[in-house]
Amino acid sequence: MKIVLATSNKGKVREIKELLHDREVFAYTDLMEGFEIVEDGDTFKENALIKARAVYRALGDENAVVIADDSGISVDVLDGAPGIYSARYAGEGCSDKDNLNKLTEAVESAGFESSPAHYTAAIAIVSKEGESCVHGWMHGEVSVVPRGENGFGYDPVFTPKGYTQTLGELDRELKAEISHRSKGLHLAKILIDQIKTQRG
Ligand code: ITT
Repeated sequence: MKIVLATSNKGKVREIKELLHDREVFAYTDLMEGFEIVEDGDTFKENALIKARAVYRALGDENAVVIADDSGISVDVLDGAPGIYSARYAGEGCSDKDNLNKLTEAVESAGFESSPAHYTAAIAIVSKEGESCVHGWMHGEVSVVPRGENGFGYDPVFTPKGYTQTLGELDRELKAEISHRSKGLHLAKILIDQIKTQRG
């Protein structure tokens, strides 16, 4: 069963392929020209479904099972920002580094050096059998001093609960065990297996 990832974020593609290593997984951009998808939903779930539907339709392969990940970080002292706007926090077309700098500046401007925070991942699955969406979360703390080069996005400033190192410093195997994405995909795998069983 062909699983297609509706994402053009290389960090997500790497992590999802590792987490689904026992399945046949393609990034949609390996199968067709990438295209812009307007993520105008109000929640992670809505945006994940928008991406998965758009790629399912564009592929035109009714046997494909399309998975999308909409994710982001929510920081308590910023009233949950950047949340669903995590990818474009510093503006359209900005880099991961620009976003990370904007986040640390915002936390400092609010008068803090760190804050409780959490990552959310909504994983949408679209196939001819229908649509569904599951979630995973990872709680921890953001600090204004980035540490480490591992992971992507906001990982150098995020320390998971129960650890002293940031995701930038921790091994990727560890992130794969505890991340929002891995928790969401764990649930998604159950749904994917149901589709497989249904198809016989
Ligand atoms: P696609 O829409 O093509 O999947 P995107 O990067 O635009 O790629 P999102 O809209 O879901 O994806 O935004 C997610 C952003 O949240 C991402 O760009 C990172 O800045 C951040 N993020 C999500 N998961 C993360 C993780 O595991 N580690 C670090 N940052 C993460």
